[in-house]
Amino acid sequence: MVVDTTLTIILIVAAVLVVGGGAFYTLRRRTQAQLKARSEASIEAPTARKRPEAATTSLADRLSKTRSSLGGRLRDAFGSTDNDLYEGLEEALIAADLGVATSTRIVDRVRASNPDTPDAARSALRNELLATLEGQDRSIRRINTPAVIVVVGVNGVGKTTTIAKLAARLREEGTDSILGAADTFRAAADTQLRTWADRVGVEIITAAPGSDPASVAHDAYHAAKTRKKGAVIVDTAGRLHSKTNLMAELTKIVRILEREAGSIDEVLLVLDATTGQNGLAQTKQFTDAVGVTGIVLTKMDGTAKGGIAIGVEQELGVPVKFIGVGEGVDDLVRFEPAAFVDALLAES
Ligand SMILES: Nc1nc2c(ncn2[C@@H]2O[C@H](COP(=O)(O)OP(=O)(O)OP(=O)(O)O)[C@@H](O)[C@H]2O)c(=O)[nH]1
Ligand SMILES: [Mg+2]
Repeated sequence: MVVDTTLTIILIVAAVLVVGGGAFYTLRRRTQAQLKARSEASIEAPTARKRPEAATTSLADRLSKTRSSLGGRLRDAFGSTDNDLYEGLEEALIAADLGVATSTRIVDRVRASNPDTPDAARSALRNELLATLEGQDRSIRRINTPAVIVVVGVNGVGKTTTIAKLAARLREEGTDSILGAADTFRAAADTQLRTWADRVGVEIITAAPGSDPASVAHDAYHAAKTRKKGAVIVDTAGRLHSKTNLMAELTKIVRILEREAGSIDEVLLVLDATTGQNGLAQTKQFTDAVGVTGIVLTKMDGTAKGGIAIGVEQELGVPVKFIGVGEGVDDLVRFEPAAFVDALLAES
């Protein structure tokens, strides 16, 4: 009898343990799942509010031409030994438009680190590319209110499109801007900028074709100041009757804005990445004439020579601040060395 009772108690306790344990396990799993979902949501939330641009996730996709071309060459190089490895690396970097001097210097440093495996060589290359891009201030300077941003570059490089993208980006960051259509030379330049301004939802100051571009810049600055906007972005001509005229015009725009605002926050030089090293020759005049403070490389989606971003910075000594990776208003990406280098090396 005593044995029976003890057995019954043991069985009941065992049953309670099994059922209770099961329930506890299920509950725990559910709670863990809920916690995980909650923590994922808290990680996701700010990202979801971010602009839907290529940003870091699909940067490698947008740079697919450079990525696959450079990646193929680098893979071949990493597969070879000693001198062939370094020759292959140098050729790969030069072909991607980093420029001869920069490519040679980077490869010399990789060689000096004496990597003993392809992985070590790859990682040394990554480090050297990053070191080359180190120490630049890539933020948009915004000392004045409104911040004064002038956009220059030869014709067709993507100035007007970049301005629209920049205005949209600033808007998302809470800064409303006014655009100044100071390209009064090319017919329909103001219409193009107006179309973008309407699309982005920002104001624009225009003037009759042929009127003084510096006075448009002046008016745009004062309109932005009076209306308490955070920035004024001035579009400029890419072509005039002559290069000398163009440089004189740009110098005047910059001078007037400096006089009115005290200083200019950014003179952004837009370069078409598809013109590669050849395009660089044209830029010297701009840097000499108007004191360029940052570079925007456009059409990076359309070139296998995206290494120009590194080459141009080395050559001109001016930081690349943005890259254009498409024709849409969201296709302007902040130039972040690590994301960029990783995107370039993604297939190596
Ligand atoms: N694929 C691609 N196309 C771009 C990019 N940026 C600009 N474009 C295209 O380049 C062309 C010229 O762009 P614009 O913005 O008109 O160039 P611009 O420098 O203002 O030209 P001008 O005013 O004539 O000097 C347009 O067809 C743009 O859509 C980019 O990042 N990627
Ligand atoms: Mg234009």
